[in-house]
Amino acid sequence: MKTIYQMFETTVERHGDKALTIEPDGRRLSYAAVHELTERLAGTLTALGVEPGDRVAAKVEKLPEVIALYLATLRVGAIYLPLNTAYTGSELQYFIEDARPTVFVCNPGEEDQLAEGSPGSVSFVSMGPRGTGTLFEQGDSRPAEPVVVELDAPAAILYTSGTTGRSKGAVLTHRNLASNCATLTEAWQYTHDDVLIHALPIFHIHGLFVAVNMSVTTGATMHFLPKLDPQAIVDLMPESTVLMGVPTFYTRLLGRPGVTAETTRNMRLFVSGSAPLTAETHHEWRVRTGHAILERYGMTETGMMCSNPYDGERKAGTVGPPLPGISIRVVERETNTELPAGEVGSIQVSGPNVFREYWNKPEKTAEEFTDDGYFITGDLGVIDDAGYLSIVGRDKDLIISGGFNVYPKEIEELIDEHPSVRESAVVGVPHPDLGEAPIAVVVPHDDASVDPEEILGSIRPHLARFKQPRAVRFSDELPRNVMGKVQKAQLRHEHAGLFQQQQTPAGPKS
Ligand code: MLC
Ligand code: AMP
Repeated sequence: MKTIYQMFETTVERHGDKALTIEPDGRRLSYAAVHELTERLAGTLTALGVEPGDRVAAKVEKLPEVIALYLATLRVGAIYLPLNTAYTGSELQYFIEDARPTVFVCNPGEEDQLAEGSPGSVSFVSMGPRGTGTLFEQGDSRPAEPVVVELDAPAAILYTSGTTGRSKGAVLTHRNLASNCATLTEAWQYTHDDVLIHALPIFHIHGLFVAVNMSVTTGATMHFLPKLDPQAIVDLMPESTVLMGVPTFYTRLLGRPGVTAETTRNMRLFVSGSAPLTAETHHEWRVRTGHAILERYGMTETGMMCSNPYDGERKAGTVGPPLPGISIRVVERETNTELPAGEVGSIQVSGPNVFREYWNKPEKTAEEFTDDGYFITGDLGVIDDAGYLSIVGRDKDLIISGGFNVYPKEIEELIDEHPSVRESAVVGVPHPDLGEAPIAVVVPHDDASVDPEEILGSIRPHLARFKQPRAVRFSDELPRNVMGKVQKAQLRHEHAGLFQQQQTPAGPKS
């Protein structure tokens, strides 16, 4: 098995002149140009002291050059650590402390602020559009030969929050990335003839390890959009073949009259994942365009696990059977016994796609695996007679807002710090645009009067925007069961209609 980097080099030999990325202003970067930049950046990283196994963190805007930074990191045998651009100072300091990157690449102008309070061992450099930023000013550094890595060596760390405590860094190996990429490429018949509309962020596995890896290893071309822009997608569809998105992409696109059978005629595949796609959206899309959206199921720790078939029936409301080489089972949580088709239980997975460990957290790693080596996803599902999996809920206290994960605990802890708050519970309620959105139910101290805006204002500086509750509701107490555990299902039910009156399927800015 070849690594992603080795596959990229083969692609460059075959398709050097082809465009890897095309930006909205028409700028094209060929495979050869991205390879040359990758070599250069590999030299720069080495000059900055990066050795095999070191971490290279990136919290940068979405630019094609970031693909070269990712590939350069793999080339020198280091570990790529992408970070959500929405993270705030205190969130970032935690990742820096935990992962101890040798190099941290940020947006131009952010270096000094980030360096403040960070360990002196970290070099902060920046990357901006069109070759700007201090990363490109590091002098003339010659690229060394690509480092030969073990397939089971770490290639990337992606932070994912936990139900307790702080975020954990999921360590993904070269084998994880390469095997999942090869499996998906075959399953979705992805080739160098494909033109992908890439509008996802590239700091998560969906935009990076599904979309970018599949493209750089096959020779496909990507229309590289800085963010979701529904009209730009509509305009690009006649010259593209594939779109990968979270469900919000499809609900917003359905708000565009330009989405028709005619405009999608050249498209051969629409993929959705990262959050549940409703059967209604699946149906509406089919009626409007004639295409059945292919829904798949994945997770940072596991890459893609299940996919509806490329050829064959794509069943709305299901995520399809396990991908080849991947074993999925549904078990009864307490006894860990496998359940027959039709029964709901806890989803577990094993295969070459499953991550190696949580960074520096052996006890957390051990907790998430069964004795026979299956990873416990924390999702609840049921397998039908044809072997298709449906995700029916979550065994973990997680909210998925527009495809981003929000862990209530982190928000509750911050709200509870407010002097007028006795306790709080954060739950996800249905949201027409984001699928689910966090809201906070707050119990004030007996004599306290609090304003929702005051509570939101107090947490704002410490939390990425997407984690901030979209509404605050007050209550005299939180519903609890006999064990004293807060009944979040009841709160979700009570507030389920909060956003349902809002008409936002076309999205706030589309
Ligand atoms: C942006 N905002 C969000 C948000 N994204 N709030 C909640 N949830 C989100 N997902 C904030 C913005 O900061 C802004 O704040 C306001 O909401 C409106 O912004 P917007 O213009 O509507 O946001 P937009 O840029 O259009 O982004 C929405 C989105 C985006 C859904 C297109 O979040 C997105 O691309 N999501 C994809 C995430 C993803 O790739 N997930 C994969 C994870 S991997 P303000 O202050 O202006 O109001 C994974 C495994 C797997 O899960 O299986 O794939
Ligand atoms: P993350 O931790 O960001 O990788 O998010 C992974 C989680 O997203 C999974 O554990 C699921 O809960 C959810 N998820 C991913 N794909 C789907 C899908 N197609 N349907 C429902 N949930 C999904």
